[in-house]
Amino acid sequence: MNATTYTARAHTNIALIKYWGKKDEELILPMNNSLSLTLDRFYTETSVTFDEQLKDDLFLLDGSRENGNKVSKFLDIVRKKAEINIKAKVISQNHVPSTAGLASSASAYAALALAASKAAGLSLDKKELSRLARRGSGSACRSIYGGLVEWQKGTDDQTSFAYPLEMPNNFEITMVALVVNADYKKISSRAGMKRVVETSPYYPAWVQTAAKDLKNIKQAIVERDFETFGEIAEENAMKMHALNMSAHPHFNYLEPNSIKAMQIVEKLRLEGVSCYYTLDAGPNVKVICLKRDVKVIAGTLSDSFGQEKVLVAGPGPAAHLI
Ligand code: 2P0
Repeated sequence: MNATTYTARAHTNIALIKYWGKKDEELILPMNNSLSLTLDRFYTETSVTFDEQLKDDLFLLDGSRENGNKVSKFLDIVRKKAEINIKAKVISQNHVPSTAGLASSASAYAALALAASKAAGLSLDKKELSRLARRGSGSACRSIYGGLVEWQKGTDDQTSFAYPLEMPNNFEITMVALVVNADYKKISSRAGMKRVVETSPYYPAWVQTAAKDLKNIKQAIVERDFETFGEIAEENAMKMHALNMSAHPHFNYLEPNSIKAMQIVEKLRLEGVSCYYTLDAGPNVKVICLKRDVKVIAGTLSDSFGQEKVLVAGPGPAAHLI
């Protein structure tokens, strides 16, 4: 086999209906469908070369050699599919402002799935790529596509994958991210969601209402009803954080400045600006708004927290080879 290098770029995504809990940890099958927006501003570029000369897999992230256990485990899945037994060199670069705290396993595993499958000689269609990316990190299956994306939970490896949703015309969703703390090292998403599934008494209610939230947000997208869209996304995110606070032992990703930013968003809303917040497994606040309101929202957050803490992203493209 020729040691050909393939390089892929995949963008991060922000979930509007969150994935928070697995029913199968090995296959990474989620408890509920989720919905996200792929973002233009933040992405990962990854090159993969399978090389007979290598004795071990080699993984370089942003220029330094990293422990590649998780990456090797993922490459094993690719090797098995391609029926090869060759080690690989993986070089990955995150294109996220260095202090943003927004680097994500979603863009990382989507880029790796595309580059590694190509380098191994596989020619996967998008559904197969989404399924493969999912094995690295659940949210990565959504980053195979651009724009609005739904991850269908499915019932097994074959049926759990993402697909794109139509973005209506003149529905210019934009995200204003506030970096509250770029360096948080709290409980990982993987461990957090596992604890929640196992211990939160509210988990069954999450599963039930996430399905309703998804149905309603899709309706809001079709109707281009941004207010309903934002309200559902905000409420869904708060339910996810409520699960964390109700786990045993309980945990919480929010910091004082997260709450402060959420209150600023609520105040802007009272003043007539259509904006809604969402937070993932960390304290950073992402404000969902329409493009026309970016200036006022980014300006207000900059006044309170400093311009360097505020980043704006719009809808981004599907994962692709470069
Ligand atoms: C999401 N998050 O839907 C949710 C909301 C964070 C909060 O997916 O264990 O890194 O690798 O499947 O995908 C982050 O979790 O977890 C995540 P694994 P992942 O975006």
